[in-house]
Amino acid sequence: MQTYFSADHALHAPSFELHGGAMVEPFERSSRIDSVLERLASRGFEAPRAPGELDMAPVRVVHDAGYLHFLETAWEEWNRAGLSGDVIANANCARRMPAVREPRRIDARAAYYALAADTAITRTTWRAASSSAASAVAAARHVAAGGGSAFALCRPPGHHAAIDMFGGYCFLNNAAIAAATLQLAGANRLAIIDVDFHHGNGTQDIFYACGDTLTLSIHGHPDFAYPYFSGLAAETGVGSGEGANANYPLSAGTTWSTWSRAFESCLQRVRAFGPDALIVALGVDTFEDDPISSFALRSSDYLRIGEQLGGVAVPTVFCMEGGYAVDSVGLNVVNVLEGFLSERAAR
Ligand code: Q9C
Ligand code: ZN
Repeated sequence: MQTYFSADHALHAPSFELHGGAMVEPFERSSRIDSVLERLASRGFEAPRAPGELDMAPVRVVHDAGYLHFLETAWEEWNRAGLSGDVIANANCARRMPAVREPRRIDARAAYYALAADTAITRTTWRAASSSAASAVAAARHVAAGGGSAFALCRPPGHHAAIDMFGGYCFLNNAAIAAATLQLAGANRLAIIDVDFHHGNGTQDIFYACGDTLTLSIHGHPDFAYPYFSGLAAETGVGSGEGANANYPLSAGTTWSTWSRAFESCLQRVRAFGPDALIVALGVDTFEDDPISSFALRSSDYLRIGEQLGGVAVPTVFCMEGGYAVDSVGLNVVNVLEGFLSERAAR
């Protein structure tokens, strides 16, 4: 399977993350990617290809124009305003505060566009985020051109990024941008399965009113899991998107026996929907040793995930999402890809 990957991911390296009231080393760090690259090489995968410059056309389909302008220019403006650190929101639009217009001050705009204070924008974050999205576009084009499957080794991740919000370590919604790329190349119906531990709130937001794109997410229940305010089973879509979103919120401590039942239900929905292509938001923070999550999948379970995805028999784009147990991220991700390829080869 062809991997697309940009070394520019390393340009996103904030110096700390606010976690439990303390400043800690960011969980979303560049060594996560090294772990995947090493494992891909040692398991004989094709050498990753660098994507070209990001084509903004599919990005503009997914995200709000004002939001994109903010992401590109936020750090420069923050710096010009005399603010000394990186861009971090210290306010948000909360209950009964009508966010009727984009504010002018850069600190207010950060508050307007942030969904949480867990995600900093540094001087070079835009370059990293756009290179990550470029990998998703390249992988989607590979599949659109008949490649069968491709892996976008995206960093920073994407699935928390909504139409006009960043947070949860995400800026551009890579999986949604892959979907838009496939649609611009002529695909009509798409399915996105999000297996990251966290609810794919951004992807849900982007396609919530869209009946052509089936969005499915298996995740920790918002009672205990980030992003806390979305991901219930009652969220099923609106308007012509009604019925094209499904959430599977599961309990802390979930192991394969429960997780795999939810996954089987997702796969049945995908088959019934009959998409032209499938996009997998591939987070492996469901792993038992993940430092910020609380499911309990084992490394061998990821082989099964891949095999079952391979059984769907539609062109498939994998986009890397979360997974913070750095030593095991590579093994778990590559297990999914190997399971997928072995099932595809058997057909
Ligand atoms: N440190 C993804 O897995 N946690 N994002 C914030 C404060 C945010 C995870 C808690 C978790 C986001 C792509
Ligand atoms: Zn996650």
